[in-house]
Amino acid sequence: MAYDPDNIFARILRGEIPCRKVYEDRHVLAFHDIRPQAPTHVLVIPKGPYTSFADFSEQATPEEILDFIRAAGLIARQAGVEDSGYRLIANHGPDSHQEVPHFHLHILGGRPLGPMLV
Ligand code: DGP
Repeated sequence: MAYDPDNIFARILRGEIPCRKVYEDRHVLAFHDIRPQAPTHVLVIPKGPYTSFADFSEQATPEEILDFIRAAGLIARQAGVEDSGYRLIANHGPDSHQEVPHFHLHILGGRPLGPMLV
């Protein structure tokens, strides 16, 4: 799917919409979800224009992918959920209810999350 440069996360990256930033490096931005579903609910996004996980995995450079994965682990640890546990989720497409068409990871934790929902 073609990347929509006016999606909400693209606008956050351009500074047009504010966010509660928790982490930033040359390839990655992370911020609190506006509708948190757990005490810790952080969104981790690559700065590049990738709609889906497949686009990201195919089109991003090895450095972008490495920075993204390392950032997600670091952010979870810094959020204090490393010991209690957390869940990583990436939605893609209508069946997953993906709302924002810019690839992102949800980091969810800070309470017992129950069994994985489908
Ligand atoms: P998904 O369904 O996987 O595409 O999740 C998108 C998430 O993005 C959803 O949990 C709500 C969050 N969200 C939507 N708009 C905004 C926004 O303007 N700011 C922030 N911080 N989060 C947003």
